[in-house]
Amino acid sequence: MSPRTEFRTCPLCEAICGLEITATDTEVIRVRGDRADVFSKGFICPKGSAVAALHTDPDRLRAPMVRHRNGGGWREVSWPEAFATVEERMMPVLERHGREALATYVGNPNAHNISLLYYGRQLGRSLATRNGYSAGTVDQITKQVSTALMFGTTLSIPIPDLDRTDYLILMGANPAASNGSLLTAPDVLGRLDAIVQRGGKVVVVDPRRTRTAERASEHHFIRPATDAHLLMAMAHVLFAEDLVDLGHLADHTNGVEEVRRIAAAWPPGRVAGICGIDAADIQRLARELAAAPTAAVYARIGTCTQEFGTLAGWLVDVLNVLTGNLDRPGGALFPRAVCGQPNSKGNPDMPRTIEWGRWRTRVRGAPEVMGQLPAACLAEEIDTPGDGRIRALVTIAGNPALAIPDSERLQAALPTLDCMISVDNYINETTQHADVILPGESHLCQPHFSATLYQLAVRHVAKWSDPVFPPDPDRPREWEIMLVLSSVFAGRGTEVDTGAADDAIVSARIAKEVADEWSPVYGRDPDELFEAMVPAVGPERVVDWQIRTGPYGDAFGANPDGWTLARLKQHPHGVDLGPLESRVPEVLRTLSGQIELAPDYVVADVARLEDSLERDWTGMVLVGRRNLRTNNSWMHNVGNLIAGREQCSLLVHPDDAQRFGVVDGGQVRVASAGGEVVAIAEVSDEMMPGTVSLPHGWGHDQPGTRLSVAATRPGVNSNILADPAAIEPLTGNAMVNGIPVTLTPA
Ligand SMILES: Nc1nc2c(c(=O)[nH]1)N[C@H]1C(S)=C(S)[C@@H](COP(=O)(O)OP(=O)(O)OC[C@H]3O[C@@H](n4cnc5c(=O)[nH]c(N)nc54)[C@H](O)[C@@H]3O)O[C@H]1N2
Ligand SMILES: Nc1nc2c(c(=O)[nH]1)N[C@H]1C(S)=C(S)[C@@H](COP(=O)(O)OP(=O)(O)OC[C@H]3O[C@@H](n4cnc5c(=O)[nH]c(N)nc54)[C@H](O)[C@@H]3O)O[C@H]1N2
Ligand code: SF4
Ligand SMILES: [Mo]
Repeated sequence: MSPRTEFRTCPLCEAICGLEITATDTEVIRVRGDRADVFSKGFICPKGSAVAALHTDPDRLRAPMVRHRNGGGWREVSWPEAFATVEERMMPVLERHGREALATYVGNPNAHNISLLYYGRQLGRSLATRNGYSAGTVDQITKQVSTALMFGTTLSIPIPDLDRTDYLILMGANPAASNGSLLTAPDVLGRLDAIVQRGGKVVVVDPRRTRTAERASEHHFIRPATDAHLLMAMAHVLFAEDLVDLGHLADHTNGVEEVRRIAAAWPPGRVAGICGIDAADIQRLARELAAAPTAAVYARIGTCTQEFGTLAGWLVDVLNVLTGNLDRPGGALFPRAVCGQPNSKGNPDMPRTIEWGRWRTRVRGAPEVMGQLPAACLAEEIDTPGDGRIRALVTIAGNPALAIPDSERLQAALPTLDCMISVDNYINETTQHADVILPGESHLCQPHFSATLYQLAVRHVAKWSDPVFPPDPDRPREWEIMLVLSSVFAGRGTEVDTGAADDAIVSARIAKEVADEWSPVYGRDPDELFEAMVPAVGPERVVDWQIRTGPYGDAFGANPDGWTLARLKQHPHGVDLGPLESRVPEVLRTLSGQIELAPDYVVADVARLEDSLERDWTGMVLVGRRNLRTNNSWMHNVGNLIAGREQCSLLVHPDDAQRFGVVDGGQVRVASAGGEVVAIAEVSDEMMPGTVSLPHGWGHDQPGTRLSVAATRPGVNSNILADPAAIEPLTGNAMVNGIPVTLTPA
């Protein structure tokens, strides 16, 4: 058969690029950027074309695997046998030890996969445990807490309006490698160049002169974990020089006077030495931010996963508000996504505040935040004897054995569990310890819809992707795996009619919505709505439902010009629903209905920032980075992505190299309170003196994995260095940036 061309969204990162895939019935012939994609316009990165290699990777699991008890290797089994084994091995453990002995760990791809995203909730309910862990506490929970308290929901994250802004301050993010995060915008670098080309300015603040920094108008080194200090001093300048102007937010903002009072104590001269940025520069940055016709401050992982993560995330939005840039075109705006966004739905007077401290971890008493326990606590919860010790674990698309602090201890603890079940595509450092691995499907055999990421995008866009190859009829879809597991964990066994279970979930949802007077389908006949979505099932039906009841939807006929999934499918390159627009006050879901500029929970943490001024900040510290050609821990098994020069190197400034006797290309021993590793040194003045950088997600030298390509370039696991005790107090987020270390030649 002659080749055909399919258009899809790349499922691998937050940039959601359009892919043009030429394929026969069975094989991919070529992958390139889809020039007609309304959002990415042909841009892709080297990972995008790797969807083909992932599809054919012989190490990728096609069938469920059961591990022999007593150390005897793996057996490929049928799906019924796999589910039966889950029940057989898991249920007695839960009967003996109760649900407090069960933990879950949910990894990053859950945000990129609609089967996991929508049906994970169902599974979560039947797991019925308070021990919820995820990659979120090594990532963005700090930002979610500050935005929830300021604006009312955990994804009400203001997005810098890259395409219209005149002035951008970008902190702790390197889109040249990451392609953007909590900022969905294909070709971020091209968009940054365009800011400069139209006469604007881009300022990067980062302890490393990244490729993003090289493209910017200006770069400032900053000592790791001092972003909150810098931002506080900038707020000080705004008040001191009478540059505060909230614009249209003036009538919608509480707490400005409190922020004024707090910032009064933070003149630039007080923080300059700690940050490593001149007081005059801090003053100038604040003035420029205020003077620019439009401007935005944006900050990401380097500011989230550090000692003052929540304060930094909060202060970013404080500056955007104080300069009148929040919620205005060219500033930082709240997207109105095509679907799924809690701040676009329901009664705005029914606020959704977040909660914390309802329960605590057993060993060190760390509080739950938004239902999450700190990932840095997982290892100790498994290996510390006593009542309530975790005896069973379910991991869904995650690799905590490399991704989270205390990972060496975790790797030792996982084999001691009484039962572990993983839904994952590889036998990797984590899943090698599972009793049963239930593989997801190849990305090319699944539909795709970027439901979460549309809520973080610089334009209102939407696109549906059909599978490139028909899914294997002899295996369950990934959402069906979740439904069978739900049944098992609810004590109802492995025999599930997944179609009927799915219908029941959708019917319950419809029933709830038609009874909600704020819903566009309030008062409608539930059967009519159900029938209107036939024959779609699974995540496809959920997407149709969400689009139709969402802000652009057809409301099942009530809004005849509105969108449905069927209509979206007629646009294989996606649709552009327009630029971001002002949404305050309609978007706000706080108790007061106002922006809360000085939430108590966050403001109370300023005392800790004060205390830090007394500290000695001169020691060596480690930060992380991302490699353009890989994705966290899990794309290292694609040969051409890991070929070429060593990606897992320790970047060291020449002065530090000389001081510690480290040579370029030589081995260096890096030690911290968490542990030590030996890495290859790369001497470069792109680092701020006193800081070193090592990427995470490496360390594929564990016996027992099935990652034959990754094992040839294993790299070292940077999370051995992350001190598990170092968690941010407001959120439990791990401090994986700014780790005190010592260097010695090895
Ligand atoms: N030191 C340090 N540590 C960090 C970070 C850092 O900056 N520094 N960053 C943190 C961040 S931001 C994140 S998000 C985490 C990531 O941490 P994790 O999410 O725990 O790890 P990943 O490496 O993303 O692993 C994803 C897993 O999902 C599997 N997978 C991929 N696609 C699918 C699918 O479609 N279905 C299923 N079932 N499985 C799939 C892969 O095989 C892999 O096992 O790491 C964190 N760890
Ligand atoms: N190619 C690729 N793309 C990815 C990923 C990947 O692994 N590979 N992972 C994806 C995921 S899960 C995420 S969360 C995103 C993250 O996306 P980004 O936030 O852009 O993450 P990084 O590229 O690691 O850039 C973080 C920067 O923060 C700097 N930094 C470290 N500590 C500090 C600090 O204290 N202050 C300041 N100001 N800067 C600091 C580091 O030097 C680094 O340049 O990337 C996503 N995209
Ligand atoms: S930038 Fe992200 S979404 Fe775009 S091709 Fe690369 S991995 Fe895929
Ligand atoms: Mo992440």
